[in-house]
Amino acid sequence: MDFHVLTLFPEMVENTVQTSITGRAVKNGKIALHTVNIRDFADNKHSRVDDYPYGGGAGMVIQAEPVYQAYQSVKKRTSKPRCIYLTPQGKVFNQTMAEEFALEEELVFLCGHYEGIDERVLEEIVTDYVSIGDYVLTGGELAACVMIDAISRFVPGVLNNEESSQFESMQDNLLEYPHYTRPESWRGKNVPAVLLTGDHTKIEAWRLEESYKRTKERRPDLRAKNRPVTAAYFSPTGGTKKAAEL
Ligand code: 6GU
Repeated sequence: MDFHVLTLFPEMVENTVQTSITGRAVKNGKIALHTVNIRDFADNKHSRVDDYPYGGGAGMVIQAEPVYQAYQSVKKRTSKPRCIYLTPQGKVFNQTMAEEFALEEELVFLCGHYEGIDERVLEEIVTDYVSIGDYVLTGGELAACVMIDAISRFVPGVLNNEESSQFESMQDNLLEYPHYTRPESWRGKNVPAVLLTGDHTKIEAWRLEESYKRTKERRPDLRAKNRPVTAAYFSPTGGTKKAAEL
């Protein structure tokens, strides 16, 4: 997967994506990051790419032409790659969208700053308007990094077996169950006894129950979207329960 990012702050995106699991994926060639500095396409010796808004008002607007030239400079491998504009006015990003974007061979991200970008170039190049949540960031770079991270997890070879076995739950709109490691007793708090039994059927049932409880308590909005689980399963606390009763 090739990620192209058009930005005024390429080092912000590079430093983030080249770290941790996505950084390993870049080194292994599973993903590639190409940044384009919009400022390199300024038409003046001061490298200014913003100007006052027509109609007046606060803030500056990024001009259409430097953005258009930055977009044209992208070394595309495919004919019409999707171009994602990061904006709080976009569709709110989620796990399903991450999975869908991961099917593309390459993606172009356009990061805005100031009050925005001249609408005319957006009409020409943008295919998807995406927000990462209902709050306002100072620019699109962090949002692009968030999307690149979530999308990369779906690119084959980015996660190892251990890392990928962890991420089933969000697909089902369920939160992860709690995790424990040594010591068995920490400051008087003990690891739940079921986890020490070695009975994997029982442990899986306990974890599923904890996932439902946690989702109900912390994210009732997600719980409403749970896929209906019809099969009853054995509860470690005795008897059988249906998911709907949890
Ligand atoms: Cl994509 N950009 C900005 N500037 N702020 C945001 C956002 C994006 N998503 C949420 N807030």
